[in-house]
This record gives sequence, structure tokens and C-alpha cells, in this order.
Amino acid sequence: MDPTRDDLLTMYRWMVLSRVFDLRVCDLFKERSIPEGQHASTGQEAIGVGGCYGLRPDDVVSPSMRSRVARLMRGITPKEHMAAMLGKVTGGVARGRHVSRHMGDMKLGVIPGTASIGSIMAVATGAGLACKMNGKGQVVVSFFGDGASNAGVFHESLNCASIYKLPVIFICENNQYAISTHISHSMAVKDMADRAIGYGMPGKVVDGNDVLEVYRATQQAVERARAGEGPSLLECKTYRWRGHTEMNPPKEYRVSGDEYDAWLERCPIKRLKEQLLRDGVTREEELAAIDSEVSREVEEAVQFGIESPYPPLEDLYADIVAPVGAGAHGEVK
Ligand SMILES: Cc1ncc(C[n+]2csc(CCOP(=O)(O)OP(=O)(O)O)c2C)c(N)n1
Ligand SMILES: [Mg+2]
Repeated sequence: MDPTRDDLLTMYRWMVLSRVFDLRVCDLFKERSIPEGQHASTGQEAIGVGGCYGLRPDDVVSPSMRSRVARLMRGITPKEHMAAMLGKVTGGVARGRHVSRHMGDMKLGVIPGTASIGSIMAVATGAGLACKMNGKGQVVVSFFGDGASNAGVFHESLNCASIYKLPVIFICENNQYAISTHISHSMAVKDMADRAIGYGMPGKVVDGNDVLEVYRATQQAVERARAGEGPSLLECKTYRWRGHTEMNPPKEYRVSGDEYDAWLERCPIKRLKEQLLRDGVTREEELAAIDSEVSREVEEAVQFGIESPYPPLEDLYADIVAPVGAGAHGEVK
């Protein structure tokens, strides 16, 4: 379970890809090239990466709005993802006809998102039931926000997953805000992970800005799930760096003046980088080479997206209703 040098550098690469992709999308949004509001994951990269790294290809992931990197790690390419952002026909299975935060691909085990906050947790729980029935030891990783954890569907999903001992790892990205509401106004407990007691499953508080801590906690929960012992709840504490969407100012409504700068200091990428250098795992030049390669890959993705065509008008109603006899689309294989 201890990550090798290769693992560490690959995790670093995913985190940088997430950051560069994210910030480029924010620029494109400001230039009005992107037709949807953007929910940036800047500052939260360690959760998606630590939660997905080391999963089996046949496992299932249910990304939240902020764990975009989960889709990339499961095999949706940066080109496809960027094209989806730009509403282009090359943007994955929905061919540019959805908002990209709902992007999924069941062939890659990525459950598409839903608009109603938290509701996807019920779908992830259902996928957990499918995994259990398949009997192949697959697990589901379900990402969601602190705001989502206050919705009724959180209770229904965790209760159901625990009763049936489903192999689901519930990962809360507690970035402390739901739009403009701070958790102190919406949560009666200090640690959301304490709620796990009520569902008879392990609950753990994790430093969400430490990719290795997220990775280790997830792997422990994955082992338990594969062994048929049921679900776990991980509360990854982190901070939302930007506005709820790129249409909102980043700093208004923060509860305390210095929290913002203090959290920026805890940047998960800076932290991993410092650790890798301190431990002699790598040198500045090797990390700089990864940074430039990632920037090039993102620029190629932007170019690809910009040059791709929009979906044809005739496609507008395609795939809304399955043709008779088409069979189930989107089952867990
Ligand atoms: C049922 C429902 N209520 C309200 C909304 C509007 N809404 C969209 S995102 C959001 C906040 C989500 O907060 P959180 O779960 O903490 O996720 P974060 O944005 O912080 O990642 C809300 C209230 C919604 N989409 N669905
Ligand atoms: Mg939140």
C-alpha cells in the first residue's frame, strides 16, 4: 500500500493536471468561450487524486462538481473533457450536449452527475449494490460536498449502504462552504465524520490537502469494502479557493478575515512538492519537466476543443429515449 516513487510522481502529475486544466477553464470562462458556469476545484486536488489513485479499472467512481480530476483519472481524456466544457461534439459520450460537470462514461466506470445536490449518492449506492451482486470485488467511490451531506439523500444512501454492506466509499469534500453558507451555519457537529456512528460504519476525518493521507485512508476503506465488510465515510477537510462558480467573487462572505490566506498556504500541490524534495524522491528539474508537459497537454486539449465542431442540430433529441430493444445503457459491467 506504500506508494512507490513512480506512484508519488504520478500523483503529483495528476494534481498539476487538475490545477492547470481548472485554471485554464476559468480563463476560458472569463473570455466567454465556455457556455456554463464553472465550479473550480482549485485547492481541492488532493481529494480526487488520493481517492481515485490505485483503484481497479473495473471499479466505479461518482465524481462531484469539484472532483473533475476523477474523470480524467478514469480515462476521459483532457481533450474530451475540454471539448465537453466548450459544448463541442467531441466532448465524450454525450457529444457536447450537457454541462460538463455532469459528464460521465459508464464504460469507464464514471457515473454521470445529477443536478440536484446529493442525489447522485443514491445512484452511487445503487452501483454499490450492482458491484456486490456482480461478486467481482468491485468498489464504488462516491464524492460529494459538505452541503450535499446535509441533504436527506445522504442519510438514505449511507443507511442503505450499511444495511446491505455495500462496497461504497463515501468521500466528503468538506470545503467549508455551500455556495455562501459556512458549515458553522449548516452543521451541528464539528466533524461530519461523526455521523458515521449513526450508520454503523467507520467514519474518519482526513486532511484533505494531503494527497497521501487521502490515498491511505481510501485504500483502507477499499480493502474493507472488497472484503465484504461494507461502506466507510471519509470526511476530507479542505477549503474552496474560488467563488462557488466563476460568476461569484471568491472572498465575499468568508467567515473570518485570515482564513482565506491561511488555507492558500496549505496548497496541496505545494505540500506534496516540498515533501518529495525534502525526502529526496525527486529534484526540482524533474517536477518542472512534469509541469511543462502538463501545460502542453492542456493547451493541446484547448486547441482540440476550440477546433472541434458544435453538435449538429439534428442531434438535439438523440439519445433521450432509448430505441426499442436497445438494452440497458449504463449498467455496471
Ligand atoms: C437540491 C438542491 N438544492 C440546491 C441546489 C443549488 N446548489 C448547487 S451547488 C450547491 C452547494 C453545494 O455545496 P457543497 O455540497 O458543499 O459542494 P461544493 O460546491 O462546496 O463543492 C447548491 C445549494 C441544488 N443544485 N440542488
Ligand atoms: Mg462545500
